[in-house]
Amino acid sequence: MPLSLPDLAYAKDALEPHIDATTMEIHHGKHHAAYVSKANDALKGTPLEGETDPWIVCKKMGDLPADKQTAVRNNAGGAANHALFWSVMGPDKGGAPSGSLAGAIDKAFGSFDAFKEQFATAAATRFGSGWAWLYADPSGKLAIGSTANQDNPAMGKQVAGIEGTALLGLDVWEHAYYLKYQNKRPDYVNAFWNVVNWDAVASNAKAAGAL
Ligand code: MN3
Repeated sequence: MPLSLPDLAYAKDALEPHIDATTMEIHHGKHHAAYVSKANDALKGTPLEGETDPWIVCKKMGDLPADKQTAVRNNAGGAANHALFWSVMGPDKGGAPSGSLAGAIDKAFGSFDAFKEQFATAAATRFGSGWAWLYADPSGKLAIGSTANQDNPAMGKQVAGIEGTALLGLDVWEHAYYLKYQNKRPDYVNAFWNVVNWDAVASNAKAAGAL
């Protein structure tokens, strides 16, 4: 079984009015699907052909032949990043994290509000297309960063500029928000807080050893 397009855990209109149904339809059904299919094409004949976890492909990308790396970086990156993105959102979510995740965010960033401000700055200042992240660095400490294109922290510092395990990702490519928000990326970032599934983020943080 190669990489596959994960089903959404909610309906395409479930994140309305914050993320509109048409954007979800195109973003999941066309953009994400294309990353998965192109990643599988690029992995054909390599030692990672048949790998089902796109994060493992991102981590092991450096072992692949040089002529495969750009296609794998862009498309396995896209496959992994979008799978995480859908999973850290949901209807009737938002609010603030609780329990050990809330404590870890306070400890790392000062307060939840300070965290949101730093994350929003990372999202707003990523020039062009890319992602903003809450991630666990290799020592298990929470950190905020951004990456270009479909890079992510699993690809490592030399490739992505930051290194660790992605816990929460926000897609800031125009295809993620242009239909509803046009050029107003900060409005889209503000709306994102209404759909964040903090239980999913906490579970990612636990799995990464950050809590
Ligand atoms: Mn996208």
